[in-house]
Amino acid sequence: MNPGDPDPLRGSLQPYYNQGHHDGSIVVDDWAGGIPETRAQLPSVRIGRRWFSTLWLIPLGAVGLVLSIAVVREIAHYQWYHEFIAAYPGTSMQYVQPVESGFPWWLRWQHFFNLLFMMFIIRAGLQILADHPRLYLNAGSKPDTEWMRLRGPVPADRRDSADAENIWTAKEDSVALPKQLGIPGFRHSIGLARWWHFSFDLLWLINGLIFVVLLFSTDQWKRLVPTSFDVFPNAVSTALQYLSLQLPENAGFSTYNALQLIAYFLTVFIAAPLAFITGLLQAPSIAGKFGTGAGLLNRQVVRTIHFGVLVWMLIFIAMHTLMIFITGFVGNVNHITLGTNTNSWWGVALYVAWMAVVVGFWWVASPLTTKHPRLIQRAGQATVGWLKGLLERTNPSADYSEDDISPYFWTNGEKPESEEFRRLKETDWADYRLRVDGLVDNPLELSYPQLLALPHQDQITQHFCIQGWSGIAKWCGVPMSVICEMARPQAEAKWVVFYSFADGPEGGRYYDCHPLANMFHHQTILAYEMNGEPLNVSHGAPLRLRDEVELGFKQVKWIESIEFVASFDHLGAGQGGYNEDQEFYGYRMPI
Ligand SMILES: Nc1nc2c(c(=O)[nH]1)N[C@H]1C(S)=C(S)[C@@H](COP(=O)(O)O)O[C@H]1N2
Ligand SMILES: [Mo]
Repeated sequence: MNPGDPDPLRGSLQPYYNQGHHDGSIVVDDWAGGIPETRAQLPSVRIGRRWFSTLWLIPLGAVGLVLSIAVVREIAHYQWYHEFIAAYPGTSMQYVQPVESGFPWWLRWQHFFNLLFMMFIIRAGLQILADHPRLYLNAGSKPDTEWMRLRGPVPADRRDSADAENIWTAKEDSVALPKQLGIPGFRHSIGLARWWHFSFDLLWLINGLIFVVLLFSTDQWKRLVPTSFDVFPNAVSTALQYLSLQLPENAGFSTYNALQLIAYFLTVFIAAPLAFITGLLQAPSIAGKFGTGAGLLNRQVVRTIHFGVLVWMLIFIAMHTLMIFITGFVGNVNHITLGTNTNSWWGVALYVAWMAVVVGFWWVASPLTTKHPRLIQRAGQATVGWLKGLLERTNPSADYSEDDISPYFWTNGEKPESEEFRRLKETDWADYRLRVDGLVDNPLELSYPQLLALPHQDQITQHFCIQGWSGIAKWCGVPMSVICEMARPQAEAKWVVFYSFADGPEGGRYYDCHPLANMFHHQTILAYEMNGEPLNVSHGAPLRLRDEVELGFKQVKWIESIEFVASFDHLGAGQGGYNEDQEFYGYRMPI
């Protein structure tokens, strides 16, 4: 065990902190250093300077619907209305050919798996949102500039990053969700939620790709792809017929009505790919490669679009389910379960069985995650960890301009509390020595002036906190490649451990491991300046890592020492870093 390790640094690492629960399950009251549960509020939206609860959408929607029905039922008295409906019946053969093959077995099963996977994706996605419960359109995530939020404003007296004692951290900003809504529900559980989200994303994408291939290798594409612009007046016609409360004919076994067709087309061919692309663009490895951090496609914009896709999907699922129920329920579920154009009760029975499976998985997801978090981490790592790791190879190079520097930069983490650190800071790092050792031919001890005298570089890059906020800053420091050149890592060295002066919220030293290859990326530096000033304590003085291919939590602040190792199995709980050990993050985090 690490606490017995004679090496003072390794000995200061904490094996998994599980306060009383020796089976490794999570005690929610102790989680993340015991931050009290703060529940998410219903989303509110900013219009100008005022905030409105989305609860207003319920009465507004109801009034809008009633008024629309009233208007359409009035215009249905006119002759031209009937001529329009006769010309464009909404289920016309003009815009699409009927499908001959009904609902083949693959389509029915894929529909079921799609539903099951999306349940996990949506719930885990909401949990991820709750970890930084604000949506912005600017790359810097400045408080009060958000357009949507799930909690009140950042306290005005706790925003100043020069005031290191009392700064409002992003972790404090996270909120909890009911455990039957998010996965796993409790506050700051993003590490676990991401395993669910990404693992099921992969399964969902595979399912979707197979679906599209089969769609176009059979006649099933005719269900979803309009072949004439006539689909638009027909969609208007369908909408009018619904609003007049005269439901259009349901010929769903062979053709969908025009409104349905457009909704399905948008969902499959626009919304789903958009979810994938806007997911990827939130990653440091992708944004740093393509330089999208500062422009129109910056992380906060794509995060907003990603959320927009969620809203679309929720509306789609609600309308789709409503229509299944009100346009001939038994027939509809026969189509999608048995694949027959019948009204058999067996179809209903199969539908109920499928839904019971979904509800069963729904029910166990959160308790399972709380009970066996390490299992979720391992299963996630096995499913998508390797794929995520591939993105480390992008070696990002985006360098933004001075104008892009964010006016506000969030803070995270627990500052060093030791007497030693206080003394080092008070004497302006006069006695600070950076130790570089482990599997190297030439161990180093570098004083602060020696570090400043080494070759250095400036870079203006975007920081991507796992929680969702981002910020652009100018960093200046020593490239890790220079340190490597001096220390000369041995052939067995595969990982580089950065030890902090600070402890993490659960106790034990904060540390993180990076693949050796990342040290040779040209934007991996030990930064001692931020935005042209010496780094302040909030942001990691005297030294903090910038490894721009990785997420924020891997950018260790207050670096005390660097060690080259062959593997990290023997460090802490053996997961590759503090958050990996205590909060079940992955150790490769280029996304
Ligand atoms: N020692 C230490 N380093 C740390 C952390 C921490 O808690 N302790 N938090 C990490 C996280 S989660 C983020 S997002 C960044 C935040 O850096 P900033 O406070 O300069 O914005 O620091 C990282 N480095
Ligand atoms: Mo973070």
